[in-house]
Amino acid sequence: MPTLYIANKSYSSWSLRPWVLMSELGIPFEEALVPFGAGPAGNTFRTFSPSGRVPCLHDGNAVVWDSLAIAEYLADDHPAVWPSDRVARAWARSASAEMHSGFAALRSQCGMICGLRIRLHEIGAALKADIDRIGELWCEGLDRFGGPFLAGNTFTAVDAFFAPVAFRVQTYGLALPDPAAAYVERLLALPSMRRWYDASLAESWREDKYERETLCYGELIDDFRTA
Ligand SMILES: N[C@@H](CCC(=O)N[C@@H](CS)C(=O)NCC(=O)O)C(=O)O
Repeated sequence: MPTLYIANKSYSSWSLRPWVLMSELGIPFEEALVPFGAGPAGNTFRTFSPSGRVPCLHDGNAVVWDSLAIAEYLADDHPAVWPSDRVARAWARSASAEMHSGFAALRSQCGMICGLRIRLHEIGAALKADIDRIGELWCEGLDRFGGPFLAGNTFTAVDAFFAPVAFRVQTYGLALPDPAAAYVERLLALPSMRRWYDASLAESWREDKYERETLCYGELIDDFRTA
């Protein structure tokens, strides 16, 4: 069985992507959670991930150290990773790649800390452009492929790639067009998303870097973490 190395569920948005994909598709895996800053000085992730980053999938002799590469690796054996329709698949791959390489303002100004609720000090032009693009992209996918997921009637990798955005929308109260907001609710209600969220609330680790960065951009309204 493959092992998926991930970091803290509270913070690690990249880890969430393959984790929720494998969980929703019923692809068996063992989870190896290595918290940020664990172990002696130096990058502990380097002991199992060539880039020193998570997620990283180990499957027999194969080591796959990037979320998009993991999705493609899984797709070799599990066609359900991408939509079966060629046009929907092309759209899903494009949207996933856009997420993988873009949305810098959203990622830096609305860091994922699942248990927090934050009121942003302001939504500047770059962040607004990212939020608008998310709304546009999601509405396009839902309309074009009929929903309830982005590229059709099953959860695929493109939904996994935007799953961390659903937690960000919840944390920062980001406004989206109605179909996109309803999609966020559907994502947050998925059993695996609930499991991730509940586990994140129970984590006792606090990473100063992420906590401080988040509070640079907004005011803390609530902290639902229990540990
Ligand atoms: N492009 C990579 C990005 C992975 C990444 O940046 N992961 C973060 C955690 S969410 C990380 O491992 N950071 C290492 C560190 O902060 O020491 C992917 O898609 O997997």
